[in-house]
Amino acid sequence: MDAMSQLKKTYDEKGYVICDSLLPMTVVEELQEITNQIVDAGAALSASDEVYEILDDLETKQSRIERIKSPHAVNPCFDALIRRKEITDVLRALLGPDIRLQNSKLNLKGKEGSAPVEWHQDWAFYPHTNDDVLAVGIMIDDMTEDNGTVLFAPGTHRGPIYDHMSEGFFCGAVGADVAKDLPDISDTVTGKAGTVTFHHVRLLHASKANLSGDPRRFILYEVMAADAWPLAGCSAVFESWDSMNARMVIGKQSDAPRLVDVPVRMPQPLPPKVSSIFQLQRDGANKYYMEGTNS
Ligand SMILES: O=C(O)CCC(=O)C(=O)O
Repeated sequence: MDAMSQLKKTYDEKGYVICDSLLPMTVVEELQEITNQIVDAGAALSASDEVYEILDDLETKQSRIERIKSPHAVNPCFDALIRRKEITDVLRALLGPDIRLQNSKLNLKGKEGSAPVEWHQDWAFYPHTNDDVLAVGIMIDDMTEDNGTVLFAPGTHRGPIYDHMSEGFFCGAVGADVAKDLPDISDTVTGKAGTVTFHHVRLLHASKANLSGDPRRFILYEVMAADAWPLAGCSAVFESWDSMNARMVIGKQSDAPRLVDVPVRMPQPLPPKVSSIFQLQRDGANKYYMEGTNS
C-alpha cells in the first residue's frame, strides 16, 4: 500500500492523521515571524474586533489575545499555506480532488496563560450535506504535553453527534457525562513546529490549558469536499458566490450538493453573546476542564 493510501486507511479508522514535520523549517520560521507581527499589532487592544478575539484570563482577569480570526484573510501567507503541495497532497487523498476552505483560525495559547478547550465535535458547529469535512491543524510552535496539547478520541468520528447544549442554548461543548470517559481513550497530540494534523469533523477532541511558560500557536483550517454544502445555508457562511469560489483550495467548485445520511444536530438556539468557541464554552455550563478539578 502506498503512503497516501495508508494515510487514508488510518484516517478512516481513527478519524485523524498526524504528519510529522510536514512543512520545512523556513516556512515555520516565516509563520512564526508573521504571527509575532500580527500579535504585536493587536497588543494594545482590550476588546475583540474583526481580527482579534480578546478574552480575560479566568484566574488573573488580565485580557489577552486568544485567537486571530480568519488569518487567511489577514495575511496572504496564511491563505497560501493551506494551498501548499505538502498539504493538498494529503487533502486530495482524504477528501478527493475538489476541496474548499470555509474558514481559518489561529489559536494562541500564550505563555501568559490560556483556557482549555472543552470536548466537542466541530460538526456540532457547522453541519454539512455530507461529512467529507475536516480540520487541518498546523503547529506554529512545538506542541508538548504541557503547553496546551490537543486530545483526539480515536474512532469517535463514527459515533453519535452529541448534544452540545446547556441551559437551553448551544454552548459548543459536550456534557461532563460524555467528557468524563474521553481522557482514558484519547490520544495526546504532540509534535515539532511544522507538524500538521488532519481531523475528521465528527471526531471528539479537546485541548488542555498551557501550563508551560512557552507559547503554543496552532492554526486550524476548516476544509471540505466541494460538494459538502453548509446546512446553515451558504449566505450564513460566505459573503457571496464569488467569495465561496475564491475559497477553493484545489479542483472545481460544485453547485450540486451531495446528500449523505449522516447524523446531524443544528447549533441552535445560540446564546445572546456569541463570538467563538471560547466564549460559548466559557458562558455555558458544560465545563469539564475549565471547572478546574480535571486536568
Ligand atoms: O487550539 C486548540 O487547542 C484546539 C481548538 C479547537 O479544537 C477548535 O478551535 O475547534
